[in-house]
Amino acid sequence: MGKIEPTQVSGELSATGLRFGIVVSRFNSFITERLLSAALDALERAGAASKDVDVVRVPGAFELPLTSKKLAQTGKYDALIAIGCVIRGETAHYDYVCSETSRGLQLAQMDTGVPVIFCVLTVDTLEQAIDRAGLKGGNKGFDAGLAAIEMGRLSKKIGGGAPSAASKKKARRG
Ligand code: INI
Repeated sequence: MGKIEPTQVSGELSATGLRFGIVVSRFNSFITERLLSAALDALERAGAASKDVDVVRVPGAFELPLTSKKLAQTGKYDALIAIGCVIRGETAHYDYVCSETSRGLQLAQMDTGVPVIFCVLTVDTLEQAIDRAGLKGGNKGFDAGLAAIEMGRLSKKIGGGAPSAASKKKARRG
């Protein structure tokens, strides 16, 4: 019996010639700037050129989705990275910011067809955030940079473009 050998499709980790937009929240900038540095390091090491990377700053995580969607709609980028850090406080504010940010970023990529990498730390304490921004837990910004390269390449390879208005309407209706 023959053994099936499917065609394997994946995105190479080469950033040469790809264009990236990075949206960074200024809230908890002590953390988000470290995530940004690591994301830029990943892009640079994989061959991205300065002229192909734009960094856009927004006030807080809640503003990441709209700005990401607007950048995606320009058609200038192969992939976007949304960087934020939400730290739990004493009220339910954290839950609203986390859920709307993640939902909004998913909608931004689904509505536009441009990959939006979720690099938003959602943590209980500042220590947990620091661990993930260059200490014990590595740096999630670097991981996000790699994910952006892989998804940018993969999307180029698969094609498909942005979803049509009709399919978007249907998806929203469920
Ligand atoms: N924004 C963050 O990015 N992280 C937080 O921890 C945070 N907390 O805790 O409030 C936060 N709030 C601001 C929010 O993202 C908006 O910028 C603000 O509500 C204006 O829309």
